[in-house]
Amino acid sequence: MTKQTLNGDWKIENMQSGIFCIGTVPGTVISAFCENNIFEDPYFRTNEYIVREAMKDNYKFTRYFDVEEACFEKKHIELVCYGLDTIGTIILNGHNIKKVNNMHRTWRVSCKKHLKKNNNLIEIIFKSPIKHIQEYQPSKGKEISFVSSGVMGGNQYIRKAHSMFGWDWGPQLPDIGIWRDIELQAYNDIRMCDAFIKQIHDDQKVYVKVTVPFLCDENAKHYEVKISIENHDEHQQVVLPANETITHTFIVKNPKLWWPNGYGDQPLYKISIQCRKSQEEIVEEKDYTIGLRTLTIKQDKDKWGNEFAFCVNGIKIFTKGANYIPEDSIYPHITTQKLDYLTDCAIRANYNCLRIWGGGYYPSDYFYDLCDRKGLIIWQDFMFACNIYDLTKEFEENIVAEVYDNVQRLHHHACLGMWCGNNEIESAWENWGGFKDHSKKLRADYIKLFEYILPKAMQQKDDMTFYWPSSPSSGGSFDKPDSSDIGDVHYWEVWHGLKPFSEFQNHYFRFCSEFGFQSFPAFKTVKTYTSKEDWNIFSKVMESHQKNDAANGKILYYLSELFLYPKDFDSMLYISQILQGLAIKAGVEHWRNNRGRCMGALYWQMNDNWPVASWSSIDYYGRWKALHYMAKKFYAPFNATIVRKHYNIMVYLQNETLHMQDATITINLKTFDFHTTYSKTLKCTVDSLSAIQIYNFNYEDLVKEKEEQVFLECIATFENGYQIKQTEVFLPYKHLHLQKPDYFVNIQEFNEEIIIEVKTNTYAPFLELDFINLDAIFSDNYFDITSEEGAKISIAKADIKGNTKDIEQLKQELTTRSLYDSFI
Ligand code: BMA
Repeated sequence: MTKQTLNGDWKIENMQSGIFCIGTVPGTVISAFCENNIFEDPYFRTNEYIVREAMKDNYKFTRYFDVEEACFEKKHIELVCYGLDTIGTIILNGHNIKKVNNMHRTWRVSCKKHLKKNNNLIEIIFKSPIKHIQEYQPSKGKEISFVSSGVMGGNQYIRKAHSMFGWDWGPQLPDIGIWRDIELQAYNDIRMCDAFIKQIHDDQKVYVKVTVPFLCDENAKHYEVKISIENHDEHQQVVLPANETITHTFIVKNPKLWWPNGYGDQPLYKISIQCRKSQEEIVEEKDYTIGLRTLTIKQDKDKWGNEFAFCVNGIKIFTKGANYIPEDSIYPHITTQKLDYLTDCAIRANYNCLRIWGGGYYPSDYFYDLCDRKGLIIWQDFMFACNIYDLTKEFEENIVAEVYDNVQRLHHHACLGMWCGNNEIESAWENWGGFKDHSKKLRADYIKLFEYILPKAMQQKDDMTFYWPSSPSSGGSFDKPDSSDIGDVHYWEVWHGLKPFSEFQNHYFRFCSEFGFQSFPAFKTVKTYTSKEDWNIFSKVMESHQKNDAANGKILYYLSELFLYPKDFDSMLYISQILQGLAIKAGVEHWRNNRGRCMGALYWQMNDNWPVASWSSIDYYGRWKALHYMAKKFYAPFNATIVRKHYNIMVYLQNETLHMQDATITINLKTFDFHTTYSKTLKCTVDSLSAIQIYNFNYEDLVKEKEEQVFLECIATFENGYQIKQTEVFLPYKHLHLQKPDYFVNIQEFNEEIIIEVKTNTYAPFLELDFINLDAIFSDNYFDITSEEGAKISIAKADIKGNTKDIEQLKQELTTRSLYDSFI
């Protein structure tokens, strides 16, 4: 197989206005036109709407190329496009060679007969996606009126990431272009197709079955295929004669098992397949990386209903993590560096899972390689979300091909935990007003699509991975999809339903795969998309960078429940992040306390696809919001949590590792000047994979009539040295008599680290450390100062982003604030 890339410079032209530029492929209209200053930054102020207007036009991508000799001389030449977005016609030297209509598919077109050696012209004409959805005529009796919040109606009539048409956190920027690699592939007698890799675990051995299909003619008999499996201490190989399908099963006798983050290592095995004419003449090679593990969902019956738990190598784990959305609305800007950074941030916050949400895209191979290496289980939705689909024959063929492509591509990954049919559509049909008014035909289409066509297509390519029809679901057939006792749940009464954070305590879901709370991004981020006159949360620009209806008001409503009115815009942003952190912490800690009944919490959402107010814990620029720092603690393998019911205080310990641990817990009641008025120390052992209540005490006599002046501090020190501190107050923060803190800060440099010591003279909740211009990831942030000793925080120098890591500059740039400073 000889490959010739067609990536590189292409001419990209607006077919209505004639405006054009030379852009880099993989690339899109928006990425290229922004780079060439034809479009202004669509993320700045309200530029989104100007760029959206331009997507009503058709665009042409063209380039000339010569075919390299090594390619041209081959019997077969194929044009392979790994991502075309979306409705397009490929024209090669004046011949229409393919019509394409799905950005999630790989297109492979045989094209030798239209190619010449030199000066070939390839043109791809893309129709405006906006025009396309507007022109769609639904089948008779299948008219659809439902449109999800923030998105352009009709987005389901095109196989393109739904959220490119907007979402309740994302802009309406339906881009166009060649968004993944494009190349020529040439071969003579034989071409290797994608392999299937299956593993069977039996009695300490793992059977790894490799099946490789080939496209071949009668000359294939002159070729052989070498298949090998290897890691540090394993190396096996076979050589077999080439054929249309060849299969070999390796037996790995002492398998090193792959574990998700927090339970063990992530050893990987490389499977290499070589097609060759002789030992020296290799014609084609493919490598796959796998991890040996069993991974599925267990749904055993129990006293509450049916459990819903990821089970890895026979161990049921508590799933911790968040929902992932595309990292940029302009897809070529989703770089490998960004994927690496984001998955690192997931690990640093002790996630073991990410859910790839169904309104976006199927990420690149690189992304799944990272998740294999880092131990992040992937809950993989198929790309269907919050929509009603008109199931036609053409649509069916298109999505089956899409399922084949993506399941084939991803099935072997160690990280792949499940395939899920869609986001929220079963629940919507059953329980949301907007769906129920539609025809029975469309309702029947739902069942055909997600409970027959999709799982059948998926299982043809992957019969090992668990399939779940929808998220949330109780297993399908519109049978109580939102039940708390079976399957997963999306819980939105806190936030969309305006219920208080305490409401989480009343729900014992089996697995909460979505729940969320919004915040504003940091002021540094807000400054990138606003001018000074926009610095008010109800300004046009701030509202335009808030895609959930009237939600800035919702943040304010929740803020009024807990905090005093912030003194300025910047304080408003800060407090919104504290609020968000506290909301999600309340949910996660409650569900972890009830481990066994609940076996997973994935909050909505990890990241953003532009700078915006949203449910994310990391903003568009990669800045950690307060929630992400809090997640690092509430998802830690060991944790101690406080549950307060009026004056009653309960303390729980959580251990999400495979080993039991001893812990010492000290619970102090303190005044704001750090005087301890009551103290209790306990020692206990917490079993592996469990949560226990270790303390239950009524503080009424101790705090009555002093509630505004006291707080509770709980410090748990585990046998392995890990320490966690929790605090609790007996009134909403707005009613506490907090004192103005004086900050004593000392920064020092120690080899590759910066150490910051912070002390205050009074109880200082939610202390934030930041730099004026630089960005950094701190070992902890938004923490409470609860003693004269203060806190010692470190920063690895590698985690400082910016021009300098000079200690003097860091000293000048460091800022501190805590709750008190937000309202006075
Ligand atoms: C969930 C998600 C998204 C949405 C979020 C917030 O249901 O699946 O569709 O962005 O709610 O409303």
